[in-house]
Amino acid sequence: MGILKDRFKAKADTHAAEIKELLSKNGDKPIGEVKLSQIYQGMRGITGLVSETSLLDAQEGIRFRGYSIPELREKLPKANGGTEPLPEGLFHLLILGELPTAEDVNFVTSVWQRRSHVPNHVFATIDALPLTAHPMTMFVTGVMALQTESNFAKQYAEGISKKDYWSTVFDDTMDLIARLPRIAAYVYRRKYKDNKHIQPDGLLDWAGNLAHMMGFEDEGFKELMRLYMTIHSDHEGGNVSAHTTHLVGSALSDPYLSYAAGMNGLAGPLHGLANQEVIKWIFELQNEIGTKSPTKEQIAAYVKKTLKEGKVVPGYGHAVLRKTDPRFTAQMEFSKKHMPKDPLVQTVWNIYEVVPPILKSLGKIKNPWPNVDAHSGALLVHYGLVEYEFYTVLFAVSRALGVLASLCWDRALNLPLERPKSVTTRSVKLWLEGKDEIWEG
Ligand code: NMX
Ligand code: MLT
Repeated sequence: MGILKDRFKAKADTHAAEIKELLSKNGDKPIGEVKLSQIYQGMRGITGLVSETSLLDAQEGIRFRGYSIPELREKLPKANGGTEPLPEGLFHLLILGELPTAEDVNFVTSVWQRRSHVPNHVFATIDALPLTAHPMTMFVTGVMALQTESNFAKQYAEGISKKDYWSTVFDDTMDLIARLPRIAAYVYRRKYKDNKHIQPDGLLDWAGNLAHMMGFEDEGFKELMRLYMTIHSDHEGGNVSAHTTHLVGSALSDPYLSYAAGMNGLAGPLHGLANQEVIKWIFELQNEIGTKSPTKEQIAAYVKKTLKEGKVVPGYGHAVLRKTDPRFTAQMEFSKKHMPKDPLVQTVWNIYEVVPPILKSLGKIKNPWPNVDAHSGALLVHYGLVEYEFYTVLFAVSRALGVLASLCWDRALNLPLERPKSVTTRSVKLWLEGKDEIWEG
């Protein structure tokens, strides 16, 4: 692992010096103003975080270290015979800020293969949960059980210098990412496949091995997993899972604790759970209308019914994006190439035509366009992964790449404890009456 770790350290040292210089010259410059309404509205639009790995543009979508998804689908190394990027390459890009060579990617694959052992107590802990537990509950429980292996927690307990934190956080990051496919596959096989497990294949890449351990040998599904793990990995720092991981990590909770906390946020229906909600919603629509291929008129009526019942249309809208999510588009391209005649996929495309004008007509929704979750389920169902409650676990495995690469940067840059100021409405009223100074933190 030395090569990647040494390169990371060298990059981080240079970057830390640049930030020091930048702040010494510009630290007092205001970067915006905050309106009272924003603190009641989920801090929307307030810039308050640094996350080096990716940046989201409202119109264009995500760029990972400056590269768009179409650029990365072209430029990142592929598996032998494959056409989709290997997520190992994306991780290399996120952590170092440099596009990898095929050799760099092989190196990451081999490190993750070597470090993928999961101790038995993790499986025993998952087994202690009832089979009715949600897969995300089982997955996060497994990650929490794995926390016994944290190098950072051990070294912190023994006493280490602040300047060395980054090193064991980096080690934990590589260990944890390497082990996640095993935990995810274990949850899947325990819950849905009679507890019959499949051993890892030491020759496969990270995403290919996840597919294999889940029991999917179709090369198309492996390619889908490579694309899926690449595009779900990171979405700048303010989304719930990334922000939570960063926040909890800022208390020097180790990477296992921080990542588990972030994934509890991903398990919410307005965030990562939306992928299961989308397919559940489409299945309910099909059942209610009694056809696998509802017409656009039938879809429109069902969308209006959903809205009338006071529910959201899952997979549509976004806190930052104001156009179709390029992650949706990448999945649409994948399906056009591999399964253009699949009726469920065609329904997803029809929904894409029907929903935005209806949402726009309501006048209050800032973004009527689809997000990443609107498409992913239909692709998974195509290959036989029909157990939709499992979908958020796949999102979580992918999200590890981004949030843990960011956590390495947090510790390498020695970012402090995150602790914004909060106020009460009573104190706001006093401030409005000129009786108090609430903004002094
Ligand atoms: N269906 C119905 N209503 C919606 C939708 C939607 N898809 N999106 C937003 N709204 C409503 C929203 O609930 C709010 O209503 P109210 O004023 O009555 O409280 C109003 O429109 C304004 O919301 P916005 O400012 O447009 O959106 P916000 O930034 O608050 O929320 C989401 C963003 C993503 C939470 C929201 O669009 C949503 O609930 N979408 C459906 C769930 C979803 O797909 N989540 C996945 C996001 C991506 N991910 O993977 O994390
Ligand atoms: C994400 O991938 O994290 C979601 O699109 C949510 C977000 O960016 O807020």
